[in-house]
Amino acid sequence: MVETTAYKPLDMDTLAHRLTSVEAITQRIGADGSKWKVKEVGDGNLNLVFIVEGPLGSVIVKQALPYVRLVGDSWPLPLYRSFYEFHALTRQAARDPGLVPEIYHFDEGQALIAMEFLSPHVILRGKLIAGERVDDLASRLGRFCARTLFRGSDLSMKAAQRKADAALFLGNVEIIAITEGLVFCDPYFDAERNHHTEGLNALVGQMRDDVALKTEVQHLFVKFGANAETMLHGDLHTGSIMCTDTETKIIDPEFGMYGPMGFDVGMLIANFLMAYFSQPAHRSDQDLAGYQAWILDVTKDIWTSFVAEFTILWNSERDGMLYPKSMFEDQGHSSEPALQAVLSNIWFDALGFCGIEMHRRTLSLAHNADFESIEDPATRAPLEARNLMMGCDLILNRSAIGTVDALTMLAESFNRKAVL
Ligand code: SR1
Ligand code: MG
Repeated sequence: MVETTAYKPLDMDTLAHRLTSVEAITQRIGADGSKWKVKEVGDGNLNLVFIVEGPLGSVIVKQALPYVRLVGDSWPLPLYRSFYEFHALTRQAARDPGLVPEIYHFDEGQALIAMEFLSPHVILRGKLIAGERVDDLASRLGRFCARTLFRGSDLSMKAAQRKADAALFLGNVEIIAITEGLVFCDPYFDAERNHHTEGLNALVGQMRDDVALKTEVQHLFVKFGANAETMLHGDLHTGSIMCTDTETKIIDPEFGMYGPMGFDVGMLIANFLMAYFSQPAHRSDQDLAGYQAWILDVTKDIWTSFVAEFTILWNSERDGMLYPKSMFEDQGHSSEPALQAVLSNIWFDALGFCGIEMHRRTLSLAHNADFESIEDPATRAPLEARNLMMGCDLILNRSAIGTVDALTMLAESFNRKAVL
């Protein structure tokens, strides 16, 4: 029987008592709650996450808190985000089977999802800081983006179904407001929740006085808000990816929403570029060049794999209302130029969103461990400065960066720059 009482956060002492009635859990880990071992492992910004281990196996129990965990109860946040996470996971599982954790149980009232325990997977960001490689990482990520973005759009879905889905996800208001504020606005003025490394003041001041930069960021914000093109993951950074040395899984789509295809791709690439720029603080001289080259190869291959898979889907599953075969192939006309134009739009949008993500993880509220784990500000500041400057270049000059090779060459040139 599913618990129907009012919402109450779980804790390690009460979890077993409260969840032994959930058959979807007991059949996987065993019915005797007194034998369960419970560990709270949430290290993200928002939720409680428990590993529950029983005699038969383990599950993850993720529960939303009614506030932003990172900040505390001064920043209330609706519990309904777990409803959107549940729906986003369900859709992603159908669109790219095997890439997201399996859901065992969803309790909307308790804002709780019980799901597959991924083991021995760890968060990718930690692996990148530790200098570890993952086989097939880029191809899995590129394919995941292509499959979820294509199959969630009017290129593939029936129009009525896609509209109903877009309407459903429109309700994820307060969660998307986090992105709207922290990503698209706060980095570009002296917002209350901002912080940045001492030593960056002059550069940050220049950025905040750059009206052309701020205007371009707002143009991209318009696209983010107005172009409900497909269902996005919405928070696709290296902390939302779990890997072994050979397997990749995507987690945490609670920021799921309908938006432009370039957003997920851009966020993802930004997080690899930030891993790249932070490496001088994490690697020995001997390992640095080789590992940085591997990160840039992954970045390139993400885009190449995305394009390859998107092209396959374009040719085999283009059954939605956009660019219909009835107007192209059925008339004896190739749709290849249209495909290239669509890919080109995604690319240039992605570069802009990438630049903004590079800024917000350095200047706004939620920084990333790639830079944040560098203890010495004097070491951290110049690496963050390269990252900030490349972000500006991407936002302002992205139309000149026509290929992924040009992007990685640009990263290499910023990585060589003597800054500060
Ligand atoms: C207040 S939440 C801050 C960040 O954490 C999430 O993972 C998202 O990236 C969000 O922007
Ligand atoms: Mg998250």
